[in-house]
Amino acid sequence: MTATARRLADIVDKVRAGERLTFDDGLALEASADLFTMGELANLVRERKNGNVTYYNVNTHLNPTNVCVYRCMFCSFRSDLKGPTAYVMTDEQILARAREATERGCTELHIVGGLHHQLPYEWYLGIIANIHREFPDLHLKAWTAVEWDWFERLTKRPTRELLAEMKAAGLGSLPGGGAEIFHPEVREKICDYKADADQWLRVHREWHELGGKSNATMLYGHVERPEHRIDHLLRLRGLQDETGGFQTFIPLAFHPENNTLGQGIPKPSGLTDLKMMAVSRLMLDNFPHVKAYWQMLGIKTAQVAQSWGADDLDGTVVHEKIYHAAGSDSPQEMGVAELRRLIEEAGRVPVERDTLYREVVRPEPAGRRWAAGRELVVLG
Ligand code: V47
Ligand code: SF4
Repeated sequence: MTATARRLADIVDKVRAGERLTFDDGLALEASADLFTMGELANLVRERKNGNVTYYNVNTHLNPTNVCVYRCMFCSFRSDLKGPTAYVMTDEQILARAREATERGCTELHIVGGLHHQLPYEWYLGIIANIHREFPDLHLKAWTAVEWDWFERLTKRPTRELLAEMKAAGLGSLPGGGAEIFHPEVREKICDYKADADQWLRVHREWHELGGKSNATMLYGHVERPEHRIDHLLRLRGLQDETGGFQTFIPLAFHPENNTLGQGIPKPSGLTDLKMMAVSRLMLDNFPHVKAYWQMLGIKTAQVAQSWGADDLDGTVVHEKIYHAAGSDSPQEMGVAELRRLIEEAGRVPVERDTLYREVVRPEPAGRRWAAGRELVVLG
């Protein structure tokens, strides 16, 4: 047995015994190419936590503006204030998008965007308040920790106060974006200036202390090294030990098109995608869920990822801009029937959830209700 295989055998014993993995265990997993063993282990943890269920939700995205003061090197979505593709949605357009979402049977609106040079915090607050007033049943998962940090810089008011204010206005939860890679060796290269690791974690801690739930992400497959990824996961695990407020972890594969970071960097391979899924599931032993975001991974890898630790495929998603700007060739939307079929084909039980992982029971699957007016399968 080689030293690497011996190391992996130790990890197998630890996971089977329910023991926590260390930083060095994480590095050993990263060094291994034994995808099958990693899958088997991650699947064991996945099934211990979530049985044979794979969750999905019926949701849509709203990106109210792409104008952004920052220039993250991986971002293909942002625009300069006066750039040719710059846009800011009007209140009417925003409400129309929320109305469309409810008519489609969505339970969640995922709202994130750029940090506009001229728009005040009140504009972002107004978006939440206006949508919530008109559509109180729609869960608003809005603004990444980077946006919250920006609101603090704009208003000179503490994030804790802003979070409470927006919660009172209708905010439901925080999405996991903006985390990228926490380690300063990488963060300083790819997204200097915006909220750093401590600020990102502080916003989530404060939100959890207010009783809220949130998600977390990691952007992999660019200039980071294995030790940066494991460091990232352990920082998240540490906060989760403190608060228990995270629901889902979403590993995000870097898409290299139309951004400066991507030059000369290939898209992560299928092997890397599955390995990141498994390593995340194994290191984040206190996260209830790991999501294979099909818009980013592609439908085929996301389907297989259900056996490498993932118990959630995200949603039906429509109007996604961030990944499509960066070269994703996934369709914009997947019908409920197709999503359920992909889950069942993998031998799992599809369960529709709301944002807080409560099972959604409908008189009939959501997709059938829409069938009167539109196609159920992938809309291009
Ligand atoms: O923070 C930006 C990433 C994130 C690229 O909470 C890129 O349920 C790859 O966080 N290639 C935003 N990734 C998306 C996000 C998310 C997605 C789905 C579900 C949830 C959730 C959150 O997208 C950014 C950044 O890390 N990103 N550009 C790119 N070129
Ligand atoms: Fe702005 Fe977000 Fe893009 Fe960074 S990732 S440039 S903060 S829109």
